[in-house]
Amino acid sequence: MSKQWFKDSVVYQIYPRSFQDSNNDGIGDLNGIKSRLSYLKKLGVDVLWLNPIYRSPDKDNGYDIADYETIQDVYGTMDDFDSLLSDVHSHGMKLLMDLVVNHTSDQHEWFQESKKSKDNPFSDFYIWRDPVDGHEPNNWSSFFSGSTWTYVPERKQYYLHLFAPAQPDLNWENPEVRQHVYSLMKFWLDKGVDGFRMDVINLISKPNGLPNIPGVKSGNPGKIVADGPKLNDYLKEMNKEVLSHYDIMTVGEMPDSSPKDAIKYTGLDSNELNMVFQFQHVSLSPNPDQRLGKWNNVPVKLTELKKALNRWQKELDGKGWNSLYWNNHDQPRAVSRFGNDDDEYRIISAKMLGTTLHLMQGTPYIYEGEEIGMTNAHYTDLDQYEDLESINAYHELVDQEKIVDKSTMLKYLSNISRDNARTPMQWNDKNNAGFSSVKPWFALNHNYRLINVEDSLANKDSVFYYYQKLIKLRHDNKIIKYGTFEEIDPDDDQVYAYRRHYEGVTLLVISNFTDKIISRDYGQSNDSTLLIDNYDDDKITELRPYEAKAYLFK
Ligand code: ISL
Ligand code: CA
Repeated sequence: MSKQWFKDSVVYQIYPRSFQDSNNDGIGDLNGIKSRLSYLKKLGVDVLWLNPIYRSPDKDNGYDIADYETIQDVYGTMDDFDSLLSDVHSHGMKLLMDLVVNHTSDQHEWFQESKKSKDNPFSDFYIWRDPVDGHEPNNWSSFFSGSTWTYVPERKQYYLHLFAPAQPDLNWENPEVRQHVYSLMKFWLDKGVDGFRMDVINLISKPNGLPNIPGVKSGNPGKIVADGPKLNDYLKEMNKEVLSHYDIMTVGEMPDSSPKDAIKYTGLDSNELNMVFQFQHVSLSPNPDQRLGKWNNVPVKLTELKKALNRWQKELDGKGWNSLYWNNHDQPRAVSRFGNDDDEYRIISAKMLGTTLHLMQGTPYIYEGEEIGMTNAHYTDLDQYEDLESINAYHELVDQEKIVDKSTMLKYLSNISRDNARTPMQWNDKNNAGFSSVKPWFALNHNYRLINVEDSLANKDSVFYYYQKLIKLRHDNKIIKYGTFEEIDPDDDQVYAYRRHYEGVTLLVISNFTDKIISRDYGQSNDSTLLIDNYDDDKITELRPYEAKAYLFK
């Protein structure tokens, strides 16, 4: 098998808590995933990525790991895992694990030891600093609200946590930490897993001196921590010691990274990672009031979206490799955010989004439920939320700082909260949507009677079969995998069109992002070969609401 299989693959992301419960405790689990492999095979995906399933106090749904080599009880046992892995392989698919090593849980043994004193074997495993004038060492604020520093009386010091206090950052400067990480990676690779999605991996090398963010009382250090001074060294070392010894794929989650950074870390001869998750197209409408950060309900402008995605297509071409995604467990549902989730246009616009993304250069990722057009939860009350980022932000911005009122913040949450993606998978219209026979850990989206897998499988015009076709088209057409990218009319604020070119063949992709009938001529005619269309017939230059189609020209 060539080491390039990651370029030919389509990945399906599973959020295990919310995928399928097999033992009726209301929480999704490994045996549940196993029971749905033939469904995933039918869809046609090549690789599955599981969000963290390790032992964890679940302060951040598994992104706070207490033991990297144990399966979280509610998900099953190590035997269940081995059996799942072997079934994934016998279905001809591969399995990626989530590697969360920027931080551990505060319940991890390393941290429990580290916090005891300054002179124990683990004392230097985390980032400890003395108070400055009796205060936090700098003005950094956490991704999940509050300071990034928490004081520990035993050591009379603060430890750094870019995320929640329960997620202390590991000290990558310490070679022993790195060796422990490499060893746990080998543990999973030796079991036969096929690679890793690496959580916030561009944050592991902290800037020298941990400088204050200038000009503010406090601020999130994301931008100054990303792409740190030793990141290349660490990734090269990890590649040399671990990755290069296995035929696997890797994708690094890199908030705030630019195409230039991505080429540095995933470039063809960088010997580091295969690709990154960039954030540009999912960070397009930050609140104009900077203090509110990502919390907003402003619709994304199509011209901005095109600018973001086209930039990555153009700059990585021939130099790196893109990952293509509309949504994941941290982002709202794609059809609600970039399409139209009204009954009238939900299906057609979900197919339009799929077309736009899946015909680009890169490895596409489908997030569970996207393939049936699942929508945002549209919650209206704080009590309905689970996610610590959302809940903390609400308390900080509404109750403490009072910079936004309650109803506005609830609108922001309903637009952008991570919980929109975390409602249980909708398998059928029966009790609890076929996810579980008991009340799920997190409320189902109320629309499961209308939107579910059973219905999608019974209806040949469903989003499911359209995604199945998109995946097959990629498998069958080199131009979709490897063609170069040519942008068309970047200033058109209604249509997203582009061309791909490969060995004398051209692929033209056209997506109408509006609910209007409009007309565009890119040279398509009755003689062009129509590859796919989300309407039954082709009206050539006339584009109906959310119509998407692609032509081949030889
Ligand atoms: O989207 C975000 C920016 O506000 C954050 O929700 C998110 O935390 C960030 O994208 C990093 O995400 C990853 O690391 C987090 C974890 O909570 C996310 O689920 C994970 O994908 C900390 O491990
Ligand atoms: Ca269960």
